[in-house]
Amino acid sequence: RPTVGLLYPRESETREVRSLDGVWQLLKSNASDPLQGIREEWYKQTLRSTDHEIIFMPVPASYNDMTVDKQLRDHVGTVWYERHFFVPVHWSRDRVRTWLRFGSVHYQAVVWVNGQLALRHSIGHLPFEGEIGRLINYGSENRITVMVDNRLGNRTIPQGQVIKQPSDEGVAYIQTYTFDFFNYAGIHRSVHLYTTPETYIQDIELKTQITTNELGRIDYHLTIGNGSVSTVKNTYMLVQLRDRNNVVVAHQINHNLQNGTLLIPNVKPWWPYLMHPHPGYMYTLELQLKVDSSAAPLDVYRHPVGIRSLSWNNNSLTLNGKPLYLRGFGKHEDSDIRGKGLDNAVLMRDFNLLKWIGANAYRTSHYPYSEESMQFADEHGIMIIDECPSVNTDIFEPQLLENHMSALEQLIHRDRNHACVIAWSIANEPRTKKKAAEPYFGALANYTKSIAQGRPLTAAANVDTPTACMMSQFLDIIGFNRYNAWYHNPGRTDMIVQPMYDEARKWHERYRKPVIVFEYGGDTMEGYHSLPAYIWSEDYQTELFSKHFKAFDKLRELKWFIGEFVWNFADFKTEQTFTRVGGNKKGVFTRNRQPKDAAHLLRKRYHAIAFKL
Ligand code: BDP
Repeated sequence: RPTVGLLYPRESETREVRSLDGVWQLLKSNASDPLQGIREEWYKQTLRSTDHEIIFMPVPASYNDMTVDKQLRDHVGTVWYERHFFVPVHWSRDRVRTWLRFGSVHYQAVVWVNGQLALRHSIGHLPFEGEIGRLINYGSENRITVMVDNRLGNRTIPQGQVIKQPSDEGVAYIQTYTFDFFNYAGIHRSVHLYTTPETYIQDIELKTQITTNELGRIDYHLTIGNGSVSTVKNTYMLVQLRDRNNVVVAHQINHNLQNGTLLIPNVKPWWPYLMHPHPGYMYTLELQLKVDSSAAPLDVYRHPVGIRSLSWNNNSLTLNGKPLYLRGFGKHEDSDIRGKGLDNAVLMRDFNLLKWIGANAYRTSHYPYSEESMQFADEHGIMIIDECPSVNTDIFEPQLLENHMSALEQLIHRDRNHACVIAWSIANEPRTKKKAAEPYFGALANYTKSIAQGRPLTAAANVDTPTACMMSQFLDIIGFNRYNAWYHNPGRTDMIVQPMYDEARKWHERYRKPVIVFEYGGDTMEGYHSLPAYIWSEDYQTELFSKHFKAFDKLRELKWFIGEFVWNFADFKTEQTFTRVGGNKKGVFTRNRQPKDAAHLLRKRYHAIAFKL
């Protein structure tokens, strides 16, 4: 079912937004009995009134690293969250609609309000919401209960497997998965309670372009919530575009309440970082739903918008008429203690580091990142390759395909209005040598192209021979991951330049599309030095990078080579295994966001490319 609505909650003169972030209560159910809470109807009472142990749990955050309890860190199954809140009486008197919205819960959520089923959602990293007015006690206390299930199976995105094994305590339930990051879980992003008027602006779709150097164009499509709007006489939308100084630079009165176009003379285009003295220029599109010219508006919503053109062909990806070269990273939403929980301080630090190092792009490997991070990217001029949560897929069958399509549909719906999004990544390292991958990705790409909102499709492939890839033929931009001198020929930094150069050329020869390297790198223990360079040392990471730079410099002479992304921006947590020391250490920054030696080298390179030195 296609998504409608889910505009980011913003206050206005007609809307109230309340945060339900803070310290909630949590009850972990037994791993052997994930449905215990459903059976015992924990949602019908407060969790405290069960006989089980309740702990305090901050929201947003992953629950895993919050205590010193191994059982909670490694929990497989369900946990229950609860908090109370009040709603003012006037919300009912004014007949406003009351919405409950979750930025993301991983992986599956069932939500009750005052003991009644309110919302369900699965697939982590994506928002969901619903109207809860009918479930609420106005002017008195209310209770939210959320059941969060972190189990991954063979039809979830991404996939995993829960296995049962004997242990010293009886049996253990173990979540296995092949992807290389910790399966953090919990209420990962903000929870909002907000209101809209009865007749309200439900959805906005924006497409922008720069038609000449000076003229900007915004095509918009509106959805008005409430079927009865057409019966309200003389309803219209006052559409105004405001610049950064709040000056109206274009406006329109729209009577059809559906489609319209704004033309903006002397437009200030949205430019990426270091491509222009003022990158990330954002306007505000102010929409006022009105009944007649004198009365107060029925609804007001202000949507940030960056105006730019994006196009691509077999040789290049172009923004505002200029071919792009992407200097970037694969990242993770990961930090100490909070796991994958949204934290504006970490986000701010990351963007300042991205700018310090001279990057202009990153890929949201391997799942959609927070809406707040997308807003940061718009504002800072950082371009985003927006990846859906599919990683390491190795079975290709209809139910999984349907979920995969749904993940992409929800992602595109959420992010389509962001200037920063320059491509959709439909998968990371699926096992595309398998024959069954061909019809699967054919169908997936077809569907995604039909909803792609003016962006090209890409993915990160990792087959050894481009001709063996059953996916890349369906993409507009070819991306691949390659770990020369790491997984291939470890220790041999003399085996990077030629293999990298040859491989990129092979990808291009086979598909005749722009090519980008989405991952290269090596694990590096901060503070470990060795001369001559030895694997895992900072010296080795530096040497490995500088050899890659040689290959990339040769490739850049070929117009179709459009970017280089280091794996990874920062160290991050993984599941426990003997190849990982405290997690994956391929970061250019440590997990607490301090530079390793290689960061300084990369900084020189990224700036030199940006300033064409
Ligand atoms: C790549 C994966 C990435 C891993 C990386 C690694 O795409 O998620 O973290 O390998 O092993 O294959 O460091």
